Amino acid sequence: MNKITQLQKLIDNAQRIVVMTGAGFSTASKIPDFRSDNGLYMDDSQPLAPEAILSHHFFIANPKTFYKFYLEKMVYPDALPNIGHKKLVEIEESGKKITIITQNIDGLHQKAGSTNVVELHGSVFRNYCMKCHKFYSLDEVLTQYNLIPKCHECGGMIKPDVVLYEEELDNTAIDQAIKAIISCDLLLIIGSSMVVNPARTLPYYYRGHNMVIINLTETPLDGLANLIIRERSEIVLEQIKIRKE
Ligand code: CNA
Repeated sequence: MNKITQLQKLIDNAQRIVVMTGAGFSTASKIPDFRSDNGLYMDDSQPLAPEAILSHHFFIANPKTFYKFYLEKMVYPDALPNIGHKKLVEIEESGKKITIITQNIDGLHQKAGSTNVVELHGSVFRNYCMKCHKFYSLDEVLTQYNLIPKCHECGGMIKPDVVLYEEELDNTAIDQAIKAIISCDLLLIIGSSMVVNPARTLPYYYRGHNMVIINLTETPLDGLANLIIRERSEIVLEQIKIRKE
């Protein structure tokens, strides 16, 4: 049986599906990932490594440089969901219980129409004042392009609601993710190098025998997987037929 047929059967037979997605899931939406050959980490034109700029202490010490890099390289307000995002919506609409646990901050799962999304690393679409906690949309932040975005109410600095290096993840998001993984019968890990903590540890909570990794390159979790498909996720998912329950 070929791998697509195996995946089709696993999806057909599953009732509770968890899909963990990473930056590779959105490359077909023209958002570069970090660790592919043309990913952000391979871009030597920047004097500082992305990990350094996207860290909490750098943000506090050099907000202007942070915002320039962040808005140029990490924020894609006009990106559109690709066929992979749409297929996950179809699964939800078919009546299966599906939880998406994403490391992505691009909001594309929600833009596509998925309703049960755990955003481990936050979202570029949410921003807040570090002083008075007033909420700001991405559009409001973009009106202060080339400036350090400041709160209109109290003058505090606005911070994107994304998890920077050195910051802890939201406990509620982690709890939701673990609960969903423990109780699912199919775990799909798609488009992630699975090297970032603590996301990379979450699949260890899975207790079943249907763990699938769809990723262009090897991951440290490949040894745990029951099926590995090393192809572009949007091309794989395009071939899957979703039947109404
Ligand atoms: P990563 O480390 O860049 O890994 C991406 C993986 O996807 C690589 O192993 C690639 O081989 C693989 N890949 C690329 N394109 C495809 C494709 N079409 N089909 C299948 N596999 C593909 O990214 P991770 O998500 O693992 O790392 C977590 C970081 C990346 C999080 O902190 C994110 O916030 C951050 N990030 C997010 C976005 C986004 O929101 N779209 C973009 C860039 C980085």
